[in-house]
Amino acid sequence: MNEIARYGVREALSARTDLEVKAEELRLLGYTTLDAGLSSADLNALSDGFDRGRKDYEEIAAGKGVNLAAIQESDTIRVLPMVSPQFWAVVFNERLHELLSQLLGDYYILNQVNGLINRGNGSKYGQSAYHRDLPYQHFVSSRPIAINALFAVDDFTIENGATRVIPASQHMEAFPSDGTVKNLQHQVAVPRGTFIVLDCMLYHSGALNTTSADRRAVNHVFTIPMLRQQLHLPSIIGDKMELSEWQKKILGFGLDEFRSLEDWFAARASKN
Ligand SMILES: O=C(O)CCC(=O)C(=O)O
Repeated sequence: MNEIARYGVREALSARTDLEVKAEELRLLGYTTLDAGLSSADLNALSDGFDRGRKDYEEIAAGKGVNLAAIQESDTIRVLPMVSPQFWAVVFNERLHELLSQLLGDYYILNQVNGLINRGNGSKYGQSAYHRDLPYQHFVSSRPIAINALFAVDDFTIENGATRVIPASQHMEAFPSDGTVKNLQHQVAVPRGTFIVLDCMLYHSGALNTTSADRRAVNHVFTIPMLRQQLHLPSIIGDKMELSEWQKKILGFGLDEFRSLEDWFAARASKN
């Protein structure tokens, strides 16, 4: 039974569960939020792990003679779980994957998982300009092909630069005019431990952090398997981790292009 009064409606959607409602919200507005269901102790451990991972990552980069600031990479910890393994549990969060499979179907892969640091005191932040996570793309698709699950390590507030979105902008090819952006833009304030789940074609950005503390987050971009990963995760992970078949599929194992006709024919033959 529908409870919401309506008239002249012959076709209507129905969502039975909270997650189905969230999926519907995302398809319409381009974003929703999802509590990862973690305890305060879990979140404190992730917070400490983030800082340790950041320090290790900076040391690894320095050891390779890389100046992260000089290459505009000091806001980002690429493949954060490699230096802070407890973040793998966030990558494979069960509730998140229930939502992702409603949005992307039963085969999608992790394109990138990066720690993000929006520094305090009004510092410059690499994600502070509006963008799509599939940059330079201006097509519109009838359903999401890529989703960013942005995990809040700290509370996201208006003051510390909570993510800004232009609702429903994934449905329009061009970037909206300034007046429209000013009228529609909305900052998504959430408590730590929440995923802000975005259609990657939604225009969004970080915002100015005017507090004195860094605002930390982890982005997780999941895409249909046709899209290339930012870093080839199977090469980076190698055989260093024990993974289930499902986890390997999400991380993009077994997806490399065929290198010869012989390999293609052998793969086809193995399906019969
Ligand atoms: O840090 C934020 O609030 C936004 C992050 C972002 O734009 C991204 O992950 O693409």
